[in-house]
Amino acid sequence: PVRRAVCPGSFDPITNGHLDIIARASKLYDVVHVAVMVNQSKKGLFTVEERMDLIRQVTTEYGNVSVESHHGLLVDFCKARDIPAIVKGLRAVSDFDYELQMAQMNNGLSGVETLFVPTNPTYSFLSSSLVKEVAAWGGDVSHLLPPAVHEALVRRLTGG
Ligand code: COD
Repeated sequence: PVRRAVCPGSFDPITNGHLDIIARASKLYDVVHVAVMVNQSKKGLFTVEERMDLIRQVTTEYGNVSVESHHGLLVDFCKARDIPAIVKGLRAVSDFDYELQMAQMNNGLSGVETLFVPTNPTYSFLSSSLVKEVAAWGGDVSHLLPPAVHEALVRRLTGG
């Protein structure tokens, strides 16, 4: 059988921290589904289509990553595709409380398991929101993003 996992998130935009987790998951599973979860109360800097397009550009080299969006519960995304595992990165203890809650809720809802991968320490402080804030004030974030994503971010923040 095909072993599948999902890496869910907002990915607004994808960072080297996300990419590190996706790359590591892609070595452990036959197919990794990256799910861009649509949250209507959070207006993103990038549209869901733009986020998916950027993720596709930077993950094609892995050869087994599929990029989709989903509006609704993550467990329903998993059920529809027969995905038994959610792979999440854990940055610090600050992530742990909320991630544990979600893992337990998702397991209770459908039996899906969550596996935590410890973040590469190079990226332990990295989040999409911090990257956007620093870049908006002109700080250099080029080492924190894949080049195509960095270009798209600079373009968007300068009115493109
Ligand atoms: N290093 C390693 N991993 C990282 C890093 C980093 N620097 N940054 C992020 N990650 C990983 C984390 O595992 C994180 O969870 C994931 O990437 C996504 O990060 P973000 O910031 O893009 O996305 P979030 O935290 O907004 O994602 C939350 C979800 C969208 C996954 C969650 O809200 C969800 O599942 N929503 C769907 C609705 C649902 O099912 N709700 C009930 C949940 S119990």
